[in-house]
Amino acid sequence: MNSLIGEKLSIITHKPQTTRHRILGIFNKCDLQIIFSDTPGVISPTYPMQKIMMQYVEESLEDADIILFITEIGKLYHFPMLYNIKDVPIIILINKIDKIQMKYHILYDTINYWHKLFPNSEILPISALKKINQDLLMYKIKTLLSEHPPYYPKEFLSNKSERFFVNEIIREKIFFLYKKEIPYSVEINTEFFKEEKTLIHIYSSIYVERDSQKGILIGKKGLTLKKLKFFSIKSIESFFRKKIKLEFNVKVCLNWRYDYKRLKYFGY
Ligand SMILES: Nc1nc2c(ncn2[C@@H]2O[C@H](COP(=O)(O)OP(=O)(O)OP(=O)(O)O)[C@@H](O)[C@H]2O)c(=O)[nH]1
Ligand SMILES: [Mg+2]
Repeated sequence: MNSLIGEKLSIITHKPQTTRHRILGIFNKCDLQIIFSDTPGVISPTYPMQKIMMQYVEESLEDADIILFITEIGKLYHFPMLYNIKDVPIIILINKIDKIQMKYHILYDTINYWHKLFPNSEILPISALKKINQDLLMYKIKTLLSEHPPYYPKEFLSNKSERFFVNEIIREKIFFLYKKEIPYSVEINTEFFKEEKTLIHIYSSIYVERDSQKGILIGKKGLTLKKLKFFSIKSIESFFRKKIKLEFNVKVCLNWRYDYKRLKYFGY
């Protein structure tokens, strides 16, 4: 979605289950508007936060005029969620083809595999990173969409707020800086966001699930938290194209991922 829209709306990390929400990315050009929904990756949910994440996937599937199912080269598995979809075109995108280095038989096997499962679907090898087949994909999407007045004003890029993007950027940096369960145990709530002429003042609370995680997050002499602040500021500044003043507050919110009331408070 980022690659198609040309803006970094969804955070990207090397770890799975990064995206937790349904994030709209709105593409506007002349008489064309395409609304992309980036969703969490599909899993079998085991606790409340994951259950809500999978509800976002279901809602997106219900709304969609086209489904772009993104898998990657060399990965072969079943995806039962798509078997029941009858009236919506599915395009199967085989991503990361920049990685194959001339081993074309892997691409051939991957295409064959998905073609057998979804004989009526278009299959398109792509690279989101190197933007391979991006124009072709946009063209295919355009031809599948029917005429309709725009759903959003032309200047809208997403349905999510400035505070949401701040939360997400901080979370992305946490995925890079911390190991094991920490990135999954963290939630951010930006309580204050005030834009002035040359500066944005931001105050964000970082929640962990247990007291012991608070120490890990802060690090010896507060060093890790300082790093987190440094990388977050850089990224938030480039997102808003403005100077940022950022303050953190680390708090404990016991087992928030398992608590529907807390999840609601955090915007799930
Ligand atoms: N080589 C290569 N890597 C890619 C490409 N597209 C994405 N990646 C990498 O794949 C990893 C996962 O990317 P994400 O955008 O977080 O993936 P996602 O499908 O949104 O995953 P979740 O949000 O965690 O469900 C990151 O390390 C990306 O840099 C690509 O076209 N080529
Ligand atoms: Mg994602």
